Amino acid sequence: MALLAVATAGLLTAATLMATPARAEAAEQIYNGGFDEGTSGWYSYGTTSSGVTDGRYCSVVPAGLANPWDAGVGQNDIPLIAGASYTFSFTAAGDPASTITAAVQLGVDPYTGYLSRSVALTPEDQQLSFTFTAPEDTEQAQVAFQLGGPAADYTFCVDNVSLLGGEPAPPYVPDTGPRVRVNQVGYLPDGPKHATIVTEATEALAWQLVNADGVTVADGTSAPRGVDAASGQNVHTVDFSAHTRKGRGYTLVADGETSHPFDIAPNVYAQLRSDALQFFYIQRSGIAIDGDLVGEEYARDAGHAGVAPNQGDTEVPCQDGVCDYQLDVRGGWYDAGDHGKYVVNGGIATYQLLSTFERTRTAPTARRGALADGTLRVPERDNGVPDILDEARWELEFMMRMQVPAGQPLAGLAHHKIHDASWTGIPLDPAADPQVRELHPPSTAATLNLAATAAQCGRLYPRYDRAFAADCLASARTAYDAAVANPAILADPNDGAGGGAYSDGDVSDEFYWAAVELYLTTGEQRYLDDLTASVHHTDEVFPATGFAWPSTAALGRLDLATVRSGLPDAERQRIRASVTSAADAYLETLRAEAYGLPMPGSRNNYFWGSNSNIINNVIVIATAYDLTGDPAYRAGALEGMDYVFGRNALNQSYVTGWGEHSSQNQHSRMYAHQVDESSPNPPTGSLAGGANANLEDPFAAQLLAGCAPQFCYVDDIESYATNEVAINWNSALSWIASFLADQGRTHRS
Ligand code: 9MR
Repeated sequence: MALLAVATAGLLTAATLMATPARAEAAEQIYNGGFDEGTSGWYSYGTTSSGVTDGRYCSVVPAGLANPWDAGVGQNDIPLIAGASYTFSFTAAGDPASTITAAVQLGVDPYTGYLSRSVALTPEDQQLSFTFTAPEDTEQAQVAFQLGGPAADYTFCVDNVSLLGGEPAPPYVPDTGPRVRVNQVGYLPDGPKHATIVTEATEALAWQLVNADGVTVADGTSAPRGVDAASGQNVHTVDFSAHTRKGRGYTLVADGETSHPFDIAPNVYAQLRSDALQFFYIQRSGIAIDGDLVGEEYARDAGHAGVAPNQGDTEVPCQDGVCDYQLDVRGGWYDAGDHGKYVVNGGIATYQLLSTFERTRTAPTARRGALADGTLRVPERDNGVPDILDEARWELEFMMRMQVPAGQPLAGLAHHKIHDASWTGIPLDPAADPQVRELHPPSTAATLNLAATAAQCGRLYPRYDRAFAADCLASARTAYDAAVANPAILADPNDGAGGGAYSDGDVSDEFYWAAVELYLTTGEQRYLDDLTASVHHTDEVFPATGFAWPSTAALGRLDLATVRSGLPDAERQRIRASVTSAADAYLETLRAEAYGLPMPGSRNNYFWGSNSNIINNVIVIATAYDLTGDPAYRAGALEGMDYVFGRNALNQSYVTGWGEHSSQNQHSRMYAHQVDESSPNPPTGSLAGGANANLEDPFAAQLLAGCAPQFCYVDDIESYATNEVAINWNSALSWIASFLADQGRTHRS
């Protein structure tokens, strides 16, 4: 289909050029109108099932819906130009014969109609074509096949969807602001202070550090660094670490450019610790979000609490043929911009929250009370339990509910995930989600995520709630035994309708991590034997591109290095040395990168969620500091975060509300302000996924094709592959934020 379209367009171009050289070629505004890329770019809602079959997009539509728009298929964010003529064409069938509405309209309130046609479909394909003139300029038109109304269930199929007209989009050039790139949040007085200049100059440039009164307080010359592989830019670096005086609103001036303003102060990160953690409460499922705690704009009804129109999450059936029981799997956090809940990703996120807390007990520079009760805005504050533990418990209880009950086949394993049967549109309040929710098959990976985190729970909660800690440990043991008995039940990589797959073909690292956590909690020989026998106990577990949800051996290794245990001294030293030598390698990368981050600048290294991988490498450097007190690691951990706060090719802070120019349109059904004014932006402290050279969403694919790795990001709600929020990303941010906040208080001046 795509090939044919291209060939036809080519012929037209030739003809047009010869006849009327002055006229621009009509542009195709629909992405994937031939469904060669599956359902990519298309939304559907209200249908019983939707998907691509034999190259056509087909939906089963339930009978008797009240309005045409109660079920639909379409595509959003189509630009239209006022006064330009468009031809909307497609091939469609309805079986049994049914009447639908084919529309082009504004995709957001007030849904202004540009074209609306009632179309009587038959079981035979019909080719249809309509022309209209766009009455206004918009970036947010949609084509919509409104399918509700017919009295009987029917199957709707469509292909060759085209909207031809307007002008081809001009090439996208991001606004990257001043060419002097700094950490827009700021620098600690006693910390490293580096910046990057984008310039054509090849010789050293003069720079000045200017205070808020316009006075130059330091100056020097830059170091030319040549062309940076991660950005494709010619760059220099500046080191102004020698300036240690506190102040607000500094700027760095070089090459005729003035950087965004930044502070030098011990407390630049003080508030980030709670901002990053606050994200989790606002993501909670199964509880009303209290506006008095987090602001009215985030107040909402409890999502998926067993109240219509929700079909979950209190009595959730399995997918067809998977099980014949129902589970109450209420609670937990929504994973990201979707309403799915995935045990695998819940695992690493919960681990990082618990580790953030545990670090306050093990790290010399940690302020013990920083995460005490009353430090977060959660409903459980002032209950005598540290709020971060209340927050992690919300997910732990959910993960334990995902465990297959005793007496059922595969008892003790955890179901991999629960989510909607089909993808829903944006925005959508969780409480208004009408989709069927389904349990997906148990997996060994999910079970080991449960075992590891429930084991952490078993050692961190006893002093606050002995019974809960005991429940956790029992659940962890049962899960671990079930995983040992079923070591290779892998989640299906193609199970991606209505939710992410989170599949993982190698669970040996999850086995290691779970054995480590169970050993650290119980001290039992059995778990020590298992972890010692694992290849991961002696292998390199810190990849150059960072640990993440599918690669969890590092989580076990970090805890073995930091948490007190009965490991023999020599063994503990070996483990700790593996952390510091990984940190050394990350520092080497950081020094080689002109933007000062611990991620080698190759195209392959900037992938989905890259910001969390980068932060996870910073966490390893920070842990090396916790273990050794060597200031080079402290400096590396501080500099390593400059990238996230704006010292990068796009001059973009990736944390909402932090820095002069920060991400604010992350992909989310709950924080959808970009497409619905009544919906909020993501809360302050939300980390965006970050640069992703694989461009796996249609919006980014179209807009950013050919981008250099650090340019493969756009702060647009449509770009889920570069700009989503996710619990495993904010958990990495939370860990490092707590570390950074602690570093501020060690400053004496
Ligand atoms: O973070 C996940 C990333 O590593 C994968 O490459 C990607 C595609 O499978 O999925 C990401 O996770 C998404 C999940 O599948 C569904 N919820 C949103 C998650 C963040 O984008």
